[in-house]
Amino acid sequence: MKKDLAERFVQNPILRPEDIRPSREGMEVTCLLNPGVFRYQDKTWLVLRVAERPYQQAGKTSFPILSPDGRMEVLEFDSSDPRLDLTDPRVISFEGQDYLTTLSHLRLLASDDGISFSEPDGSRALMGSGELETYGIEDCRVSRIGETWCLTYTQVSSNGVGVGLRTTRDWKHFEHQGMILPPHNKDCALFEEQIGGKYYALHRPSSPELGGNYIWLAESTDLVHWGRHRCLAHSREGCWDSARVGAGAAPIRTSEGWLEIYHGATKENRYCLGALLLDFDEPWRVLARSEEPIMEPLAPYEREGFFGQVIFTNGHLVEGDRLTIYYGAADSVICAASFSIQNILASLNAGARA
Ligand code: MAN
Repeated sequence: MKKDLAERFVQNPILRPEDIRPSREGMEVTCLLNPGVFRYQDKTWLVLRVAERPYQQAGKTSFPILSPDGRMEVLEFDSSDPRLDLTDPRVISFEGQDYLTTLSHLRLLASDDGISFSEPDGSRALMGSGELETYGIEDCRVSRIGETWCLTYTQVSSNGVGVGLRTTRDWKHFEHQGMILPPHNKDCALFEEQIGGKYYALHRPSSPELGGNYIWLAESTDLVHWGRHRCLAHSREGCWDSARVGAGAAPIRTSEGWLEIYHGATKENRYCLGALLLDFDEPWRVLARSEEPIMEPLAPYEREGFFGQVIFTNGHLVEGDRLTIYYGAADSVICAASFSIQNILASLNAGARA
């Protein structure tokens, strides 16, 4: 196997759909994806994205959506209906209206060793709620700011795809802070420290005509209202990150600046990881960027699955020089890998100063 900078866990995949029970009867867990990660009460926790749909009947395509008051409804179509477009396994188009093939919610799983995870007894799922989350909630980043944990995640509905914020201090009670960045926006990672008295967030708006799917930086004084948006990193024609880029988890403080692990994809939807180095005091200044991916879909469980050729991370742990990322592989299973932070920085120093 070709090599990258990642040391994949030999136990990979550490979680598969069959390890998780569905949220209700009649549903199957189709995919596990893109967990947020945090340490709490001496355990490692995942905020796991669980994507479900009803058991599929022959000749039919069915998928769930939520009503704004939280009830689940199932929509069903004849798979042979010519008005149905099923070319992307993630999305269904019917007469110009887009739906998702699965509905995602979030689950909390805990582990003593960072490898074997399970749901603690009595732990409650985080479900979509309200009219901005009727197609579910996805890809949660966790940032600890003081005593508050901030969950920034993707809110999906027929209104569009935006960034929601929920906060908690005890992982039992959650305050819904609403949509903090309107459509089309996702991949929002909050810095865990203030810089010059301001909070900062990386985020990824999409501009369909001029512009593209680029990483931006915003500032705030209260974590809810965001402004002074600046564009940090474009996708790069001809490179591994040619079609879209998006931030991973909270930026990491290093000796050289803020290190951000981000994903980049081609228009063929091959998702790899790279790094951005941002100035400490002026985080809108990009000091360096990966020319080559630090990790690419090489292992069989990354190359094949529900949606193959995908490595997507939005959760990690840092211990000294060790960065452990948890990631969704092929939009199907959960895996982990570790890196030396110094090696990542050296790969940037080797010729990619921006
Ligand atoms: C894209 C993919 C899917 C995701 C939707 C909505 O189609 O990233 O995994 O469900 O966007 O966010």
